[in-house]
Amino acid sequence: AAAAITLLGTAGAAQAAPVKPKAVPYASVVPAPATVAQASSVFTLGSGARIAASGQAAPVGDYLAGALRPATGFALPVDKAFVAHAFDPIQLLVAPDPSLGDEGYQLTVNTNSVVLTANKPAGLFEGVQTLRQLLPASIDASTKQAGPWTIQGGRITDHPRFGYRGAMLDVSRHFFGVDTVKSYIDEIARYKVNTLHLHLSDDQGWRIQINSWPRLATYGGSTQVGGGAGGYYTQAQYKDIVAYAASRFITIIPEIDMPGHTNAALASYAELNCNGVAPPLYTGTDVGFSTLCVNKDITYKFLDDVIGELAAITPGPYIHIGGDESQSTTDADYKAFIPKVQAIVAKHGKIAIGWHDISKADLLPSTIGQYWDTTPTNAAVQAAAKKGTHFVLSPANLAYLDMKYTASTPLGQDWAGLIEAKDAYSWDPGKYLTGVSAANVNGVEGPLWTETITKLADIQYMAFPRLAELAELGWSQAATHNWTTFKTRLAAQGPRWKAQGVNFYASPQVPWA
Ligand code: TNX
Repeated sequence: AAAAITLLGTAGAAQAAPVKPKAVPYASVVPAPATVAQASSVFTLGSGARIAASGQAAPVGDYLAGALRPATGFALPVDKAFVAHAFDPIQLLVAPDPSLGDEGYQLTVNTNSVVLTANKPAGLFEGVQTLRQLLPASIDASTKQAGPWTIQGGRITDHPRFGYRGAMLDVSRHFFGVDTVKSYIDEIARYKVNTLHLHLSDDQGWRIQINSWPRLATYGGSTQVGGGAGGYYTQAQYKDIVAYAASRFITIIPEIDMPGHTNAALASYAELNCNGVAPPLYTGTDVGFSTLCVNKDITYKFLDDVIGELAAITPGPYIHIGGDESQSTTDADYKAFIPKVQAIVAKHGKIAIGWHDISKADLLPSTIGQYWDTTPTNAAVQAAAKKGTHFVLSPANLAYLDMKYTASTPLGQDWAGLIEAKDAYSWDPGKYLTGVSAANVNGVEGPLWTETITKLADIQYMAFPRLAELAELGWSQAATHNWTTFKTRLAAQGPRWKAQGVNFYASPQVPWA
């Protein structure tokens, strides 16, 4: 009863104040929710507030409390007992509601309560991201701020347009440690991104420990673009990343690129080369010069071992097999190779994803293509889609996070063009590919290749705002698509990134708040 009185007292005090505190409008949330009804009431989070989150909701309750404690300085205890805490002003509930799907949620804010319901815990997590954005931007600071911690009253009912909303980080061209990857996970989770694809191998470095082929990591991972020290994840570190991502409802997709982009592996084991000679390690930025030896049996023993070990530490359903830019593999070899690799992935209980180049080979019905080209028309992709193949869209001239924003962007590349803030938003994933229906599109992914990227601040600068824009294309219903309203919502993210210490590109196209 004491708790209830404290709470009502706090909320009541805010309500009785002559001027209502200004609260963040619902129209500031990125990605735009499906349905929004804003009311005139305002909730104020008081210092004695508690969060009710029992059963499946409990971990999300802990996550929410952890997100709100630093800036508020409040204790925010989480009540996990299976009882109705009518006096807890914030309530998280998992309750069967198929209309909300796997990731949808409903958020109802009244003067005295914030109630978040979802069909699944993932939906609660996505709803929590919305809730965080409805608090003042200073909620994202890591130290205690003044408040008041207002939330505009009303109701949001939300669910995603596409099930796959991804980011990719190339940890091969430059290696990034576990803490950097975790920071990126936290930042992408805010925009309801649910997949992180790790590009774990390329010509310049092999980044995952494989016990049966140890030199892949110890030698193949020993350098990077520019000749720096490189590095690799032990399997324990990889599992730690996977678990951290899972706690943010993000699935890790590990990629071993093949048959091209394999110099680091070929340098580590001479027997993988057709001529039996290991090439030197490579620290430049050319592509298309390496290939696995498609006609050697040991190649498939190697892939079975690597994919087997990776599958065993990857709870998610996918293994990415690369397949891009295999310019040193003959067409016939390529078409023979891809089906063999798909069979190995399937043998280890996983679904293969590959860059869309794999469309020219015979694909298993479950295999997914990732489209990276810069034109929407591709005959092999259309033919694969007609046979049922699904695609994730990452058109390089729209979704590549390593493309420069303008000619003067200090980082990145421009082979696919410049991608300013407006460009990143100005397309419809459901209608992009010629001759491929929206039903064959699983979603979108923003790849960040790292030839020119060496630290977290660089990752952030290239990713934001564009990844938040891509996340909106993946989550928000097509009917909400409107650059004029979107750029104002995007602008509201600026103070949040500042509070989070996230480096971002302050595009002149956006009216930053
Ligand atoms: C192309 S497009 C690549 C990568 C490079 C990137 C640089 C594709 C699937 N592969 O190997 O890092 O361009 O933008």
